[in-house]
Amino acid sequence: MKGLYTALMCSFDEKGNVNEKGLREIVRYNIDVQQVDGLYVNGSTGENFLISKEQKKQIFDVVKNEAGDDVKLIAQVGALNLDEAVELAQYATNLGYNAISAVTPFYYKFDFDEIKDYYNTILDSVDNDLIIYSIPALTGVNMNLEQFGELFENEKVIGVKFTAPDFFLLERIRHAYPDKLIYSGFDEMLLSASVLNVDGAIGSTFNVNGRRAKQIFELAQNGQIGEARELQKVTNDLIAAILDNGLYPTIKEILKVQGVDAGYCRKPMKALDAAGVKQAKQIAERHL
Ligand code: HMN
Repeated sequence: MKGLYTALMCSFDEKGNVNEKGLREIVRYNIDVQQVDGLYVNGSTGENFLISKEQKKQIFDVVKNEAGDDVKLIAQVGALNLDEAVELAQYATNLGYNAISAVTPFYYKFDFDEIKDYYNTILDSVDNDLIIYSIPALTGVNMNLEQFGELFENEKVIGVKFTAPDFFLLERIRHAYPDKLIYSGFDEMLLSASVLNVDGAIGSTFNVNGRRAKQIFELAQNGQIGEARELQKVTNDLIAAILDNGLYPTIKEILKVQGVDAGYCRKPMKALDAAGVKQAKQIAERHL
């Protein structure tokens, strides 16, 4: 399960329905052109928190059907409605997803016992492994080393997607739990995380920059830090421009430049205006 995983985008039509043909094209582009090791399905980048349970299942179906066994597949099933999270975990496991992942429960201020219960409830319902999805900036859930350790006590918790700029904590987790998988979550910090010996990374910009990201990761693993730093610089020029123009709609527009029908984002995310579309095309020309 090590390696680089694209946090998969989903193609939606103007009304917000899943555009299956476009989704298949995104899957193929990531596997065949970006050559990533796996796909992280229905994460933040998949606009997971904006869609219905039925759409989540539909996306799990289409992605598995298109990807087959070509790459590893991780299904993000976390939801505030725990019954839904359990149902999705079972659904993805039955489809053959290699692992599930669940975002820490958010919005309400759950205490740690509640968070632990959430993970154990999901895991008790399936015969599959789980990767914790930690993204404090969006969830407000900041877990410390001991709390990660408590979650790791469940053998089915095989790792964490660590989307935070706290490299002190990242190093402590790496040191304390050498057998757990750690995936870096911020693409712009991939080199810094790789130096700390993470096992892989999961990122939105890999949809269009996967090959370069993989090179950064492999160079760092080989100790070729100078070369890796050059590539991280080029990558960060790209990421800065994407963030400046609007993260998900810009990645979709860049995919369209590559001939992939990435469709629209779900409301309330807004579409790019004409200037934004032009800018996205320029980003593709200048930075890819
Ligand atoms: C997911 O769940 O879709 C991703 O794994 C999330 C991933 O960590 C991305 N974070 C967000 O989009 C909030 C990053 O790839 C991020 O988009 C990138 O580093 C640019 O900041």
